[in-house]
Amino acid sequence: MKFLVTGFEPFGTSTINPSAQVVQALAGRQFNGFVVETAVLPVQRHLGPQTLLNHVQQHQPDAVICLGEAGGRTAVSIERIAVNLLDFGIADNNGLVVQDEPIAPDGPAAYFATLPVRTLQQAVLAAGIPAELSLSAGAFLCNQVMYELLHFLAGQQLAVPAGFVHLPLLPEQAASQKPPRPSMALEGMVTAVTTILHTLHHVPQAPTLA
Ligand code: PCA
Repeated sequence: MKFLVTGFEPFGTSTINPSAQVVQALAGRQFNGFVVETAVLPVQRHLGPQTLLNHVQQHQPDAVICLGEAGGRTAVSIERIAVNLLDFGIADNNGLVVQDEPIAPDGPAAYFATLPVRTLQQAVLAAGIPAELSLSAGAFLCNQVMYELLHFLAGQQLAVPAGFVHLPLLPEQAASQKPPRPSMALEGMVTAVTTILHTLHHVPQAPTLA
């Protein structure tokens, strides 16, 4: 089994992004029974999703997990839904601000993650790491790559489980903010993502919603 795991480069005023650090930590590791391809995506409206889809086409993974930073979150957040909306609160790394535009003008309003999100949350909790299910990945690049990934896989009729996981800030990012925001150590995030991969290796498909 082959996974593709992606993170994002730093954006906004930050010089680090926990998702890139998790991806770097996974990149050097050997796993029993599966391989992990990794990539760090640009925080740019066009280049971000394009880079992700290039990696999907190049590696042809059996499942895709995209990671990103979500300042203020208190737990590893497994996203349930990507919405067809671009509404940037800050500029992307190319200086672009997009408001009230669809990602795909002819696409559906939203996609559900095709991961067994509840099973993954429970597995991360059982590993001793705070984890939650989230109903919104926002309307910036993280939501956009999740939407474009699910839109691409649906269009190609590829039954490749895919979704998005938001990570809290690292302690060194949170400590410099006033007031300090919630954070999680890198080791905990790596444990969470590794647990997600091991769980998906055994239970890759999302249950059908009733
Ligand atoms: N977080 C941003 C974009 C890149 C990242 O790591 C987001 O939540 O959209």
